[in-house]
Amino acid sequence: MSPDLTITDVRLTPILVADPPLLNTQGVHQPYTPRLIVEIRTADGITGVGETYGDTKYLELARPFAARLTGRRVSDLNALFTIADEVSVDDSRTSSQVDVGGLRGVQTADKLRLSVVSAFEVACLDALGKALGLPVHALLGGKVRDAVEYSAYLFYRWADHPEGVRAEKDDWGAALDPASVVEQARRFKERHGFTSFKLKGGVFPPDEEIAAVRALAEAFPGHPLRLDPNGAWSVDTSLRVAQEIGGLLEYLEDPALGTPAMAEVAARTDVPLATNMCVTTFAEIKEAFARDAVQVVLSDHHYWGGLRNTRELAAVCRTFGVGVSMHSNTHLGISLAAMTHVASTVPDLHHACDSHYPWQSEDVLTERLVFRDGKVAVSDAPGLGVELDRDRLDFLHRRWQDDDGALRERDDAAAMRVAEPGWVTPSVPRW
Ligand code: GKR
Ligand code: MG
Repeated sequence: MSPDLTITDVRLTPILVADPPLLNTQGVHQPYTPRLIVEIRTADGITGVGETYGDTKYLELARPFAARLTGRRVSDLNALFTIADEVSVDDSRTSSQVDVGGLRGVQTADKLRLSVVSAFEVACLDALGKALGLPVHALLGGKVRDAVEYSAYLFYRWADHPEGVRAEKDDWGAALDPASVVEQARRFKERHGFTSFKLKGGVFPPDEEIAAVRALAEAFPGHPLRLDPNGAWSVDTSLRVAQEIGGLLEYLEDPALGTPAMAEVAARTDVPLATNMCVTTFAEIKEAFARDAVQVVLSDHHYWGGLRNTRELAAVCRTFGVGVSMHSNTHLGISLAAMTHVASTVPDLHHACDSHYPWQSEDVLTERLVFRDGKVAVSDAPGLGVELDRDRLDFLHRRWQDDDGALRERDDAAAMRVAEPGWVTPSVPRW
């Protein structure tokens, strides 16, 4: 008998997960970050899970979205985009301008909607895979590799969140200069076997970050290195950095903000440029590719609208001879599993993907995903191959319920103001 794929129940659980004091150009991560966990149940009692950003603006869209799902089938994946169009969006919450408050490029209503779609799409694929006895990668056409490589995501950071701030502790220690960045990289390598390293920049004046990259290159000869200041530099600064350390870099990620500035940089250097900030929607591709502004697009299945859209993006990139890899923001194991499934199906994946996962001490899964030799093995179990730990989910949800609202929106500048009361998100270019 064929399975009944009808969706009978959808559950949304906003949570707060511990996050270390990682520094970026806007400020510092808050001690807890909001995520949203989506669960879908079919008439046969099969469940599927998805994960996405959990700030209120996502929740406000996810609720009416969930209400429209019941009665549809988990295989109706294209319908998710129709539902997204139906869900009313208060555009005043978003900006069509470059949002310097965001590290993921322009924030539009469309992008918010797609970030919500992605969690439902992943949950549907998980349930569909379980119903059919197939892994998610098989539903995407099948894996072309058995393991997906990730890079160590190095951050300047404090040892602890500011005194008096409720937070979970970790044992990583501070990293505020080249020697401690190298030490952090060593631990990433020891713990997870990573062989490629990305440093989040835009935190210190460029010369200090240049020194950190040089120290990494000396400590790990031959290992691919990247530096990502999130658009904090002017075109001239970007070109100076490219000239000084370009030879050590696999690529420079978003040195300058926006396609015109990236195009100017790209025109005057041979160092490949990657982005998760100026190409974040299909609409942004034409200008960026026509101007040869980027050589690698870092997809994020959340804001690109899911795993199937990620494959479509990869196909467009392949058509234009542009590389593709993956961006990451603070995320848990459901997202890592989804990233791994889709990445396993993309033919021309020549760069290790990014993942924040090693920084997350908490998860909602019964078993954490593991990096071996810097890679995550592609699961062949039905669906995503992960299992929700309901007690952990409840615990993290209670933390969200108990919060007075201050942590329900990710705000790196607000977190920085706790340590530096006068802090405002620097205008870009900062240097
Ligand atoms: O987690 O601080 C961070 C990152 O800066 C993140 O917000 C970015 O979206 O990792 C991202 C990037 O590659 O730009
Ligand atoms: Mg980036």
